[in-house]
Amino acid sequence: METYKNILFLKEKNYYKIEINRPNNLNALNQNTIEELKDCFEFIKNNSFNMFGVVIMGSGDKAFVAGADIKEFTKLDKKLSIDFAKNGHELFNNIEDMQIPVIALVNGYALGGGCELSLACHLRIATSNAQFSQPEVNLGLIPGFGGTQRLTQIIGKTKALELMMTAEMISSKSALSLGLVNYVLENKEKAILKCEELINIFKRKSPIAIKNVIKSVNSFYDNNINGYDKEIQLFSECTNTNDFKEGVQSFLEKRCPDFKGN
Ligand code: CO8
Repeated sequence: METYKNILFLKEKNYYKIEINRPNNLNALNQNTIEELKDCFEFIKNNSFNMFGVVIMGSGDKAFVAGADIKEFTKLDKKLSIDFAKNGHELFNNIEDMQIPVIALVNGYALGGGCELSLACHLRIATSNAQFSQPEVNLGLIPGFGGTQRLTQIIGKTKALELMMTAEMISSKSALSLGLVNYVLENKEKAILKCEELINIFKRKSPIAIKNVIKSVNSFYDNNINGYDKEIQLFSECTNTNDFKEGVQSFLEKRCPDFKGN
């Protein structure tokens, strides 16, 4: 496994842990960090056997990610901003399309591109000090890493528009009530335990079925795909696996299934 300058990448017993490690900049995403994250997720994509999830977090307690690195914005122009935004989109689309669940552990600020990073993950576990905002309008910008789309998908147009137009910072409690996060835990240690609890649940399920749930749900948001047709296709693919045979057999034999992911 690679070592990186801006992220700590660890292989835990049955999951990968990624920690964005730029605490002096509140873990802001500069171009280099985005490249490293792309590389990291590419590695995970090719090495996911017997790994049941990815947890991504920010180092320290103050920030998950305080946004794209504003210090790099001085060089942004119309052309470069398209390259920057496309690069971010590529990373976030890759995360959303990962075949094993990706959990954002949001500890502290999740602002702008940081909030957008969490939105690209499949689940969000927040600590009680987490704060979410899309503050781009304060900079004369709009969200550029998929936020206008994913925030709207996740919490609905009414509140998404309000948050993006006011740049309001909301607490983890409000985020929970909006359905923006799955759980709020007291602190980072407890949030990690919650992530591990979820990963242990995934470990007992069919990896193929989990992968196909992700694919099928994502197809709901893909204008080029009919999600209902995709569901039928993926459902039928599941029946062609040993995991399906094992799942049904174990039910009939009144025992726990032993899925092999094939
Ligand atoms: N980028 C770069 N540096 C940052 C960022 C950031 N997003 N956020 C914080 N920092 C730095 C500060 O500059 C400071 O560094 P230094 O010590 O060198 O001055 C250090 O982190 C600590 O920050 P503060 O001193 O400001 O800490 P405070 O506790 O006083 O304030 C805040 C914390 C409220 C989080 C404050 O830092 C803040 O408002 N940060 C900016 C948040 C923001 O606006 N984020 C959105 C950025 S725009 C974006 O993400 C768009 C994504 C799409 C881009 C598409 C590309 C084309």
